[in-house]
Amino acid sequence: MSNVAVVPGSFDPITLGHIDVIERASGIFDEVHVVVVHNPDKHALIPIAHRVDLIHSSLAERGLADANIVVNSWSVGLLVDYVTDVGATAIVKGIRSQVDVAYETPMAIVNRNLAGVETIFLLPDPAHAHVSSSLVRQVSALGGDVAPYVPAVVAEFLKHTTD
Ligand code: COD
Repeated sequence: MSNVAVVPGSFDPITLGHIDVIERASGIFDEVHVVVVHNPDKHALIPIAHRVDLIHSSLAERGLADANIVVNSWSVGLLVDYVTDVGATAIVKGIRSQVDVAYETPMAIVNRNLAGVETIFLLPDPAHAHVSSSLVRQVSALGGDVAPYVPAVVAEFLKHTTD
């Protein structure tokens, strides 16, 4: 039986921090589903279908196009419904700080109660621990260089979006 994990996120846009977590998960599990989920608490910059395209391009750029990674989106219900639909056993989240622990812990417990799905927290490469999509959106909107934080395809996309 293969071990499948889901790495969910807003990915608005995908950053090098996300890629780091995805790559680690891909080394642990037989198959990893990177799933773009609408977060109602956040105002989105990039349409979901385009976020999926940027994830595909970013994985290709990092040499991960042929890895054990599936990219998808999910907007029709609970995240655990997607998890059980694809036969995954775990959700993987990246933890940058105590703020992430406080945000993720209640969701992890509710997801376990809802469907018996465990959440695994991975610690990021410290080089990317300060990176967030919201920081990238802000730097880009104000005309700053986001190249140190995102794949080149994302930096290029943002340059044209915020021109
Ligand atoms: N390094 C390491 N990890 C990182 C980094 C970084 N630099 N940046 C982000 N991450 C991690 C985050 O901690 C998070 O785990 C993940 O990557 C995704 O981050 P974001 O910002 O793209 O996405 P979020 O935080 O907006 O998550 C959105 C979700 C919709 C996935 C989340 O809220 C969720 O799981 N919702 C569940 C919906 C549901 O079913 N609810 C009911 C039961 S709880």
